[in-house]
Amino acid sequence: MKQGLGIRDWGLEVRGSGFWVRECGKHPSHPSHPSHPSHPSHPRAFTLVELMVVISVIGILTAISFGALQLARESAREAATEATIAKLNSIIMRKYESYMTRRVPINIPNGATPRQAAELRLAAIREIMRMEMPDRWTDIIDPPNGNLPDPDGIIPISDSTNSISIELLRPAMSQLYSQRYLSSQPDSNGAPIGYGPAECLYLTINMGFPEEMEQFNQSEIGDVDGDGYPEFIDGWGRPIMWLRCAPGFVYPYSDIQFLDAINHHDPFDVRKVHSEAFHLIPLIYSAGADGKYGIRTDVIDPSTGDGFHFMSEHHPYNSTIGEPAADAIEGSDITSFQDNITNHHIEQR
Ligand SMILES: [Ca+2]
Ligand SMILES: [Ca+2]
Ligand SMILES: [Ca+2]
Repeated sequence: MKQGLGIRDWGLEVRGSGFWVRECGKHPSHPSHPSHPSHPSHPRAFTLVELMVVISVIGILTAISFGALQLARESAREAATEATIAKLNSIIMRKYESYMTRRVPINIPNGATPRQAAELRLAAIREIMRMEMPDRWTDIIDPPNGNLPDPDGIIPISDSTNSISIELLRPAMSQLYSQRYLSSQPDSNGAPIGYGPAECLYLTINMGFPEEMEQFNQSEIGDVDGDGYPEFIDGWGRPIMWLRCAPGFVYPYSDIQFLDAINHHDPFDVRKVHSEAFHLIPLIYSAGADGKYGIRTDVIDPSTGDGFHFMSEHHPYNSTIGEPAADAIEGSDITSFQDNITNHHIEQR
């Protein structure tokens, strides 16, 4: 159509009682749609203010949708992390609880009192758990007394007064872990220890529960430090860490672990021979959105200089062990664990 509605291009025709507008040169063959005569008008330009308003509105809408996109991405990462941790929790807790009825392969000497027998059994079950559910490489390569490699795989176990000492055979699974570790040592050549707890968690599930690996897809497994020892990874692509026991991570940090040996006594200590022992629940955790774990995993006992696994009588209770604290490597503050996603409060999130 030509631009403009010059009067010379258009004819006006009157038929009966209606008006029709027709273009010149065309016959009004089907004048069936009456219309009102239109008035010529000039196209109106946007004023500067209107333009500014439109630009602002577009800017706001863009910001809102970008923010919404970021939020959606973060919540998708959180959801993915929670789902992975829930699966890991289910496998680990089943394994953990199986020790309640686990046969302990030790021979209690004839002269032992019932209390000593209970102490030996408790010490043995804790050692078996440490070796079968390692959360650091030293759980695999070092025996409790620091004399490894132990060719015989004999682990000494004592009662609380060290008056009786017996031997515990190194579990077969621990020997398999050891072979895997020694075949190509992670973090060797003086490299800083990277993600040992995460790698031990992967090793424990991959070797101990190969049938459970099917429920994890490739996006949940990585090798962030590239040492050939994979880790389960969270929605941000960072290793999911764990502590078989984290006695410092109690209420209010945890919703399910309480520093209360009376009302929440260690279920493995059936005869209550260890009065301080409260119920410890494995801690599986992601660093969360800030990428900082903020939980100590390589704590040295300041009084002896020994590492976690060398604590007195190898029992897992010590007021400083596993305490949520500033992460020395990342230099983060004490709040950095607060956004972590863990199996200790996954239900409440
Ligand atoms: Ca590593
Ligand atoms: Ca690795
Ligand atoms: Ca964090």
